[in-house]
Amino acid sequence: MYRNEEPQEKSSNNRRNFIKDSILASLAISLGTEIVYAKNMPPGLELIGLNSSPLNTFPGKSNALTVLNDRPVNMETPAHLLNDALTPNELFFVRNNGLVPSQINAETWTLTIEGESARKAKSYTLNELKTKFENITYPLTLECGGNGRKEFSPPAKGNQWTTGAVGCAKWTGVRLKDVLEDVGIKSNAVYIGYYGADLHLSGAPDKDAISRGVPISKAMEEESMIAWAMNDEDLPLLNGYPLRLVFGGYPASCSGKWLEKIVIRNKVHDGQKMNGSAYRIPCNPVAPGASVEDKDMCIIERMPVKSLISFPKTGAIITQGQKLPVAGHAWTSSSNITKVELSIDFGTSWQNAYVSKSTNRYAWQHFEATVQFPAKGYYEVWARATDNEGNTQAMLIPGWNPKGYLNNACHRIAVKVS
Ligand SMILES: Nc1nc2c(c(=O)[nH]1)N[C@H]1C(S)=C(S)[C@@H](COP(=O)(O)O)O[C@H]1N2
Ligand SMILES: [Mo]
Repeated sequence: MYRNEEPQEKSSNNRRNFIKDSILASLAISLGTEIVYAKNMPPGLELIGLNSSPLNTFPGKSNALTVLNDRPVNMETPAHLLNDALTPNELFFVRNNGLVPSQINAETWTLTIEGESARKAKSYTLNELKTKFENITYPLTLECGGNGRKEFSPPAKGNQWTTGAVGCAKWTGVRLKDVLEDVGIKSNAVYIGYYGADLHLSGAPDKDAISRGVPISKAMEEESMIAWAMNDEDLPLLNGYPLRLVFGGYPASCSGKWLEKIVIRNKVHDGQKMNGSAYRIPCNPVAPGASVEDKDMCIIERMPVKSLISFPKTGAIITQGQKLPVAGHAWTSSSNITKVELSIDFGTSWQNAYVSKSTNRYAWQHFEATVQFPAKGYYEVWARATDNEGNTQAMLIPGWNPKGYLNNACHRIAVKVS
């Protein structure tokens, strides 16, 4: 009896230690340093340093990001810090579902491709990916499906993103298509799914923090990539170092970080956060506050057209007669933005902004305009983008949905003319 139980005892102890170690490692990453007396920490103790800048210095990330949550780490970029054509790495938002992996060795990192619809299972080291396949570079916009959730009423649970769970970086990697084809795709393939090295929040060694994917048609697009660089540098740890997927135009939740495995599936991928109501919206519009059964929720695929005013910062004060330059970005999952309009009278009249040419689909385009105000007082500048398919933005709040996804309402900034 005793003999049979012993190994079990031991393994459950190991498991407990493993969980404790992973949580401690993850806390140390958030703090940017080791917790010296970690072994004395009472279980469940919340470290006060986590909520107090400048102690919560997330590696590679600016202190100017707004931290919504430190476990898991979620931080967004204030709108006025998104003014660059390409979002700098230290300003790029972070959305984690689990614990950041703590021991990463890029030299030995491997990506495995398998699944029912893969002709074989095959693994590649990072170096093999870099040398065996054509390298590609594209600016691509990543936006969390829940960006703008804070505006929904009644409120939706989850990270209360305002406008900053979006960024556009220049990604370098290889085409996902080229790698999938090197493995061999069976004709019955319909979806791909990813698995990353992050751990579930409990610290459980099962890698089930999140495992989402995209239809095979999306996976095969020219710009769908497995990336190791962001703006010509290694990916920041919090954005998936050393390897991640990047799918422009789809909810960023599809762009798996710390990428270890891709499965080619003969059915819609059923990994963690592919089911239930996660990353889904009602298949048909519902009244605000309605409860919707899981069976009536559909997976979010293409992201809606949207824009953001990145200059000036909301709350700008100018003097009467002064012209105000206004600038920002607009993006769509269609091919390009055709028009950005600005309004200073709550959407009654609109003026066209200049819009830069599209470099490639799924990269944001820039707009600028000069705005004049007729009298002293309070104004709001609203921006509204339209894409080549004629899709445009809701002026205030678009369709309410239980999880608060896809808020592409016009971005608004406040201006006072004094
Ligand atoms: N492995 C892994 N990949 C992940 C996530 C995660 O928690 N773990 N979060 C997803 C979600 S919900 C979003 S919005 C994007 C965020 O990418 P970023 O943190 O690089 O901005 O990563 C996606 N990929
Ligand atoms: Mo997300």
